[in-house]
Amino acid sequence: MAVERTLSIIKPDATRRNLTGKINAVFEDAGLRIVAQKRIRLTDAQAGAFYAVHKDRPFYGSLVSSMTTDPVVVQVLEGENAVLKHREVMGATNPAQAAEGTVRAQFAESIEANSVHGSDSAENAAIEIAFFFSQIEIVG
Ligand code: DGI
Repeated sequence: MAVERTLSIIKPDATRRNLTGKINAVFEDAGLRIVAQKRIRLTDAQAGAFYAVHKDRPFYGSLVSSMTTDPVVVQVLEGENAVLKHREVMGATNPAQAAEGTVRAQFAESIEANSVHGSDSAENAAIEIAFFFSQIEIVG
């Protein structure tokens, strides 16, 4: 299996509750290596651009504003099969459906305040990583 990279975001609901370390421990315990990480506050324009794929969904406005209320921690995770592995440990979008032990089962507040984002394909991971990081910031 090839070593991959994926883009992860610890969302405002989680940074607000001081959960960055606990969430990072889940990732690291799953064999994902944090090869880039920074804490930033997204503007409305940045959050809107990042989630542009959802712009026609009824929850778009609410989703975008939920990403700007507190800082986020954006990170690049690296490991074998990283995209799928990360999504497995994040758990289902709706925490009520997330498997026990996943980040969302443990920490998410709701389907929207669901603590983490993860790229859904290697192709999107490359796009999302480039949205936040330059090559020089990623140290494998
Ligand atoms: O890849 P995911 O984050 O698991 O899920 P997604 O790409 O389908 O949706 C992106 C985010 O949009 C998700 O993490 C939370 C929000 N979202 C998705 N479905 C709903 C939603 N927010 C609300 N309020 N209602 C939804 O049905």
